[in-house]
Amino acid sequence: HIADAQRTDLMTITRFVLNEQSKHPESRGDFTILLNHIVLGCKFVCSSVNKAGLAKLIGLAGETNVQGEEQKKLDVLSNEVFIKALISSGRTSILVSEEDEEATFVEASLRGKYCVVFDPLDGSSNIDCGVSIGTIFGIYMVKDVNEPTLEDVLQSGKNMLAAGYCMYGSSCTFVLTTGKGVNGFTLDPSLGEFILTHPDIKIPKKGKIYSVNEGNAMNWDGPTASYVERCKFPKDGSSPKSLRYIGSMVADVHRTLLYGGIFLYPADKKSPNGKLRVLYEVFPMSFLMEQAGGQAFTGKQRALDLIPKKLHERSPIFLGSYDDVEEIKALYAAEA
Ligand code: AHM
Ligand code: MG
Repeated sequence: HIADAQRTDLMTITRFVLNEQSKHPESRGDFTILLNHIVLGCKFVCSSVNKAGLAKLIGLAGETNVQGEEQKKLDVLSNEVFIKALISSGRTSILVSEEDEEATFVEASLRGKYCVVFDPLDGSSNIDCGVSIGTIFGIYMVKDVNEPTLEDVLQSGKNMLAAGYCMYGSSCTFVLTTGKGVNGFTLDPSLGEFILTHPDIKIPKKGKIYSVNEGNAMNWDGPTASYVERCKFPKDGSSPKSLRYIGSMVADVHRTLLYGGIFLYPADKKSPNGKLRVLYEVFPMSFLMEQAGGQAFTGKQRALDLIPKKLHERSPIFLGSYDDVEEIKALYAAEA
């Protein structure tokens, strides 16, 4: 029984990933080391987020304010922590962060075979009011460690080796896929370890929730507008869906993954490509959704088939339960 096992036979995220890797005899533990550095970054951000309300009083790092130093914004601080943790892992070549215009190329002596794309602290509008926010990441393999180029990160989402997010919510939850399903881990603050609490997550085939910023409705295109109308006034006699929208992608996607339903950030007249970024928002979440049995669609194609031309490119996104995404796909197909 999982609950008993959890209490005495702790499946930490490191143990879990080591188990997975041990099935590949050629594996030398590089991925585990990289992941440990990502996890370290998440623990740091979690602890900073938890202290954020007090930070004005005591300073974010406990004493920074006492030195009279300018207090760093949480998102800037998180970015620095991840960049440093990823470089010092010795396992990365290229880093792409939402916070940095340009990609970071790791110096030769510290270089490794992975590229990491990430949003260190997503959900910026929710930071100051203590609502759930998160970190999102995706991992690619570099083609030639001796010569990393931007091409290595401007790859189709299908080529991602692993992706995940960490949600800083009522508890700190780390959700990961390495292409063999989706697993969720919860931080036990007394141990400082992420423990497997949600093994093999599968999204319900159809859900009862839709999640979208309806304030943009006047600028939506036809298929999005009629889809949302159907959520409220179903044509097949089923009950209307509930609306839930936090405005933090990690929290909205996490709920969608566990409860089912659909999350959408569509195109609109003002933002023809939507808002969310392909590399470190759309791709990782789409990879997770597919691995959990759901779908991710851009309005034109399977999201993971996109090949971004620019680091911070955006795309509309519809993701969630298989049947719910099927419905929006049909509406776009009918229009085309
Ligand atoms: P951010 O990167 O500035 O934090 O913006 C991304 C966030 C997502 O977490 C969320 O899904 C979306 O923006 C919400 O946008 P909006 O406020 O337009 O509804
Ligand atoms: Mg973001």
